[in-house]
Amino acid sequence: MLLNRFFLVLVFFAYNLLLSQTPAGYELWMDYKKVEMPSLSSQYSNIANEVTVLGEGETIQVIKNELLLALPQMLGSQFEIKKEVGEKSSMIIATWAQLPQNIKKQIELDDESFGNEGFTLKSLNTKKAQKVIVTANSEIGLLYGTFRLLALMQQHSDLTNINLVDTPKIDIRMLNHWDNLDRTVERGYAGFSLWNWQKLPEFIDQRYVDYARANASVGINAVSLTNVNANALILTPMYLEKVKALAETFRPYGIKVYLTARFSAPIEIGGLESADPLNQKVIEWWQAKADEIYDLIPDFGGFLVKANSEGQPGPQNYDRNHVDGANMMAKALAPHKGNVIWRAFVYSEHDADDRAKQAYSEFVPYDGQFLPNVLVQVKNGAIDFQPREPFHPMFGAMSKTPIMMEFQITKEYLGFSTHLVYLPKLYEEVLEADTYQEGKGSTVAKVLDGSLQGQQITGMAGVANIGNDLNWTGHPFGQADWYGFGRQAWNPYLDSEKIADEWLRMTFSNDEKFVEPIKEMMVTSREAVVNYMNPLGLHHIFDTGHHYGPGPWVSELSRPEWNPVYYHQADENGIGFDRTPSGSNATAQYAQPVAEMFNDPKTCPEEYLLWFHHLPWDYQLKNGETLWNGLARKYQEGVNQVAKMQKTWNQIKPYVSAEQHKEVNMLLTIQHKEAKWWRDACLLYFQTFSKQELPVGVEKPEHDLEYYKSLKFPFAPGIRPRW
Ligand code: BDP
Repeated sequence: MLLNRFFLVLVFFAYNLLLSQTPAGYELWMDYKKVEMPSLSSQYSNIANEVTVLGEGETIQVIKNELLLALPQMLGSQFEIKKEVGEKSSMIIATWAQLPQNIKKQIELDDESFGNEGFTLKSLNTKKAQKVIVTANSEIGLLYGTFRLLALMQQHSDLTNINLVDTPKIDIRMLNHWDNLDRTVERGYAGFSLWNWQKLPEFIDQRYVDYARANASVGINAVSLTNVNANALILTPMYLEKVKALAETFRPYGIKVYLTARFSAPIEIGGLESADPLNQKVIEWWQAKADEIYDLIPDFGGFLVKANSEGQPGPQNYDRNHVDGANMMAKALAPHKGNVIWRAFVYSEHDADDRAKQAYSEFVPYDGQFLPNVLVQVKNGAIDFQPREPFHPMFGAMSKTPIMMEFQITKEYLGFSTHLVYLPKLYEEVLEADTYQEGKGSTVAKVLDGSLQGQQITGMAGVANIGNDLNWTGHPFGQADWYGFGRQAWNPYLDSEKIADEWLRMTFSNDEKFVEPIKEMMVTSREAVVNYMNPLGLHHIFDTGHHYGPGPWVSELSRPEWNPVYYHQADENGIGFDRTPSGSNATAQYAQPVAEMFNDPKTCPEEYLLWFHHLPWDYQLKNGETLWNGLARKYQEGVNQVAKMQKTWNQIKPYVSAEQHKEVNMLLTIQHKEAKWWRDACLLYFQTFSKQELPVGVEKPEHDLEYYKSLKFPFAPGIRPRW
C-alpha cells in the first residue's frame, strides 16, 4: 500500500518535470545550462553577486527578465535585481546617460564609441571586488550588451578583464518571412507559419516573444512578416490590427516590422482601376495607406516589394520602370521615415538573354535615380540561391544606390530541412568575394556596410528558415544558420568557424571533445552539398517546382530558363554554360580583373568552371583528370563526406542527449541516402552524353536512369500554393 502511494507520488513528480520542460531544441541557443566548472562558476557568481539595472522602459524590463531567467539556471542560485547603484553593485547595466559619473570616468570611453545600437562590456576591478559594466547609448544597445554578456558566460569565456566595444556594421538586419496568410510558408520546411492570423490580435503566442528574444540576442532588428509573392489583404484594416499586435510585441526587442506590398493593391483592395505609379489617385492611395499604417504602428519599417518578377505585378505593367514604382512608394513612406526595399530578382519571359544577366541589365542603368529611402535588395548570386554561385555582379556596380544583400536561410536548394549544411560558410564566401569595383579589396562586405562607396543606409536580409516546428527550424542544425545569419548581419567580417564555435557551445556543450569535431563537420558540410548536388559550377539542375532532388533531364517547361537543360547545356561535345564573350558574355558585367579571371578556364576558379564555360568531356582539370572523371569523383566525394559526418556524429554521442543524438542521426541517414540519389541520377544522365565509364572509386548506381526520372513528389513541402 505504502509502496503504491510512493510510486504514485513519484509518477506525479516525473510527470510535472516533463510538463515543465520545453521540447529539445525549443530554447535555441538560449538554453542557459548550468556552469559546472567551479572556477568559472565562482567568477560569474562574483560578477552577478549584486546586479543593478537602471531605468524603467519596456526594454529594461526585457533585460531584467532575461537575467532572471539566465543567471539562476547558469549559476544555480536566486537573484534579485537592484534599481540603484550601490557600494556592492557588481554588475551594472545602465545607459551612458544614467551611469554615475565616477563609473563613466573609469570606463575611459565616450558615448560616441558605441553609436545608436552598440554597447560596451567593461570590467572594473578593484582590490575589493570585481565589477562588470554594460553600457550603451540606447536601451536596445543595453539589451544587445546583456545578451552578449550572457552569451560569453554560456561560452565559458573568462570575464575578469573584459573590455569589449561592439557596434553593428549594418543598419537593417532583417529576416524575410515568405509566409502566406493561410500559414503555409513558401520554401518553408519547418512547419507552418509562426503568425497565427486567426487568433491575432488578441492572442499573443509565447512563441512571438521567444522569437523576438532569439532575434535580439543576435542583433536582428527588422522582420518582414509576409511572402514576397504578396497578398494585398495584409494591407487591409483587419490584418493591420494584427500586424500592430506583432509590432508591439517585437518593439521592446528593437525589432521593426515590414510588410510585403503587392503592387496592384490599389486595384485589389482600393477599388481603383489602375496601379500606375504615375497616376494621381494611385499616388494618393499609397500615401493614405502609409498614413493609416503609421497611425497604428509609428515605427513601421516600410515595404518590401517584388515587382515585375515571376508574374508579380509592377510598374512595367503600365510602361513605367522600377524607379517610378519604388520612388512612388518611397515618397509615401518618407514623411514617416519608412523605407522601400525593392527586390532586384527579375528575369523576363520576353527576354531571351541569359537569365544571369537580366537583373544587372535592368537595374544598373538606374543608379542614382532612386530616392534616398529606397534600398535595392539583391540575391547573393545572379541565378537563385544555388549551393554555390559566384557573387552577383550588381554588388559594387551601383555606387549611388544602397544595395542590400538577400541570402536564403531556408534551404530551398540545399536539401530542405533534412540536410546538415552550415550556411554561414556560404555567406562568408560571398561576403569575402572581391568585386574589384573600386580596385582590389572591394569586397561584397564593404559594399554592403557602405564603407566602400559611402551609402547612407545599409542592409542585409535572410529568407527565414523558421516555422512552428518544435525546434523552430526542422533540423536542429538549422538553428545555426539563423544564429549565424544574425551574427554576420551585425558584422559581415566575422569568421564563420568562430560563429559555429559560439553556437555549438551555447546550444550543446563546451566540451572540446564535442566542439572541435562537430565544428569541423559544420564548416565542411557546405562543400559536401556542393559536391553531391552541383559540383564544378553546375547549377539549377533541381527537379521542377519543388526543387526536391535532381532533375537535370527536365526540358519541357514553357519558359526555357525554368528548365535545368538550359543551365547545364550538356551535349556530346561537353557540358557547362558559356558566359564568356564567345557565349552570353555575362562576365562583362563584372569589373575587368574579375571578368578576365572568369573568362579564361585556366584562371577561372574550378568551383565556377561550368558556370562560365562549356567544356569538352576530356578537358583537363588542374589535377590532370578529365572533366568527366573529375565530375564523377566530386559527386562521390560529396557522398563520402556525408558518410564521414555520420561517423563523426556517432563519436560524440556522450556529449548530447539521447534524443538530440537520435534526431540528427536519422537526418544524416536521409542526407546520405539523398546524396547517393543525387550522385547516381546526375552521373547516369550526364553519362548519356559523355559516353564514358565511371572512373575507379565511384560507386555503381543503385538503379537505372529511367528509375530516377520516374520519381515524382507531388506533395513535397514548401511549394508555392496556387489559390
Ligand atoms: C525562388 C523561389 C520562389 C521565390 C523566388 C523569389 O523558388 O519561390 O518566389 O525565388 O525570390 O528562389 O522571388
